Amino acid sequence: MTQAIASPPPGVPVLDIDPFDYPFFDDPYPRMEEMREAGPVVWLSRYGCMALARHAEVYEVLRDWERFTSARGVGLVDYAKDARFRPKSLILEIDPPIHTRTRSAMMKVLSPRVMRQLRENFAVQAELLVDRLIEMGSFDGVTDLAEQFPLTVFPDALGMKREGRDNLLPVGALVFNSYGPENEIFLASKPLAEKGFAWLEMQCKRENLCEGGFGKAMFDLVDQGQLDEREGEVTVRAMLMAGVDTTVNGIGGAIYALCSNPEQYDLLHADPTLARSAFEEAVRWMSPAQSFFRTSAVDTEISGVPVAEGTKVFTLMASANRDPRRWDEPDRYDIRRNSVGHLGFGSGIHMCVGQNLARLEGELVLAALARRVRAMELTALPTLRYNNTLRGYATMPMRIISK
Ligand code: HEM
Ligand code: OVM
Repeated sequence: MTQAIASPPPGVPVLDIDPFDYPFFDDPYPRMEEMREAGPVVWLSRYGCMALARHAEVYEVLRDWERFTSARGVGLVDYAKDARFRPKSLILEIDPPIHTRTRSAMMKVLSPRVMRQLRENFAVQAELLVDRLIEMGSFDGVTDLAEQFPLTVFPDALGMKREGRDNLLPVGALVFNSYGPENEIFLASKPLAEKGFAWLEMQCKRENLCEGGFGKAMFDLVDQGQLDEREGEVTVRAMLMAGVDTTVNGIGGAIYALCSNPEQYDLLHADPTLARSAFEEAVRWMSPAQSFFRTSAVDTEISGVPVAEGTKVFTLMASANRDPRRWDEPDRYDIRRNSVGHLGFGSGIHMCVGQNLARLEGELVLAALARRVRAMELTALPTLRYNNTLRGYATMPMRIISK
């Protein structure tokens, strides 16, 4: 995976920051500010790529798939030059026209109508989870709460069998690590996911999916001639790879935000209908998916800076979501703020196809807590789960006080 490190165009601020090392992950916000303040476009000398940390430029690039392709990978590796880590995703790592076909099929299966059908059962499951948490009183906000909900309701809704679900998080962790460099964080996640990859591939076959789930629904579209058999399998795979770790970190991030901002929890407790906006604001504030890459398909420019064809462009959504040019008091978690326009689910043609499912899960967990729990607090410092793309916690000791 060696390739010549490209050189920066004249006049672009060159930074030595490594946005994939432990110190960065321990406290990314000062370094994100440094990148935003250095200029609209900066050059990361360690990786030979451009980086965008302001809202306006991240937004512009995410919305322009013709100049900034996803087909050469949404990680640091340029698929035009280097080997791919896994068979290419037919939705995430592809441009129109193929993208349009797989995307519209997935949109049908994850439509608002389907979300309304799931709502009742998800709400029951959220209540049952909160029953257990109230009984425990003290518990871990990640393993007992944030992981529990997505790891049961989501694979159930997809129609996946129970055995082997413990492979979902490690496989997701490896896939999201693979968009960064081959650092220690990536390498450490490899052995944990090795057997899970083959297992997950098997779970995407039509005969392993139960009737009535999202998985089978993708194959109904295959039967109608909208997708071929392989496209059916890889769209199911995409849901399983993209839909678990992200929502775990989203819910975990929301719990962390509410524990560390008790006045915001008081607002939510007083009015549980704020649950959906409390989750949305957590996606802005925490940005469970921190960043992706694009590759320039042509010689072009961003905010007056020339960008040569084949340049990797690092889009830091997490930094855009805290850009003071776009947000008042960006570092404040404020559940009453209008967070519309945040880039936590991306933007443009690749904007998260599972966003309404993620919102449904987040809303129902927070609403169930808000109705039954008077206060919640951390009882020890949480620890991070390091990942090259995802931000979230591994452990979060906490306690709740029920009514
Ligand atoms: C795309 C974030 C939940 C499936 C994306 C992208 C982001 C994102 C930022 C854009 C990637 C890009 O532009 O290159 C999140 C977050 C979630 C979440 C923060 C939870 C809080 C889900 C769920 C599913 C899912 C539940 C599956 C049911 C996908 C897929 C794509 C995607 C398949 C690729 C879409 C495309 O390329 O057109 N997600 N996601 N995500 N997400 Fe999500
Ligand atoms: C896919 C895929 C895998 C991981 C993430 C993702 C954020 C998509 O296989 O299409 O989107």
